[in-house]
Amino acid sequence: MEECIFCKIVAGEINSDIIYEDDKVIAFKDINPEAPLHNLIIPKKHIPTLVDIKEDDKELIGHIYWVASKIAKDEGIAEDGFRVVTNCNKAGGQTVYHIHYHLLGGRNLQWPPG
Ligand code: DGP
Repeated sequence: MEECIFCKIVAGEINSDIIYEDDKVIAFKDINPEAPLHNLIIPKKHIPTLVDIKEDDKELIGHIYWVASKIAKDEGIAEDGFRVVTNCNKAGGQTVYHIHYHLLGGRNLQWPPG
């Protein structure tokens, strides 16, 4: 966990462009944006991957989706549409092992993703 880059962002040890924060989660701009709006929403609690979510985390994960909805509305992309994505493990494209939710919008997104 000490080496977790997202835990360091939560702790304020690494700078990020924070767009939302409360006691449970933090959202910040992705360093390598794939869309005009590309934010990452993460729990402050270190959960490595989607398959590490425990029953006790269900409320926290629901809260993350509420935050995604709030950011989409605040950023003015809710009506046009957007996407929330979690990559899980190597074949799923996960590179940072602190669960995160990509919030992508501001352009027409392709389906299926690569
Ligand atoms: P994933 O491939 O799903 O694990 O996505 C990890 C994302 O994290 C990737 O889009 C780039 C982003 N990222 C990695 N390191 C940093 C960082 O230090 N700051 C910010 N803002 N984003 C980062």
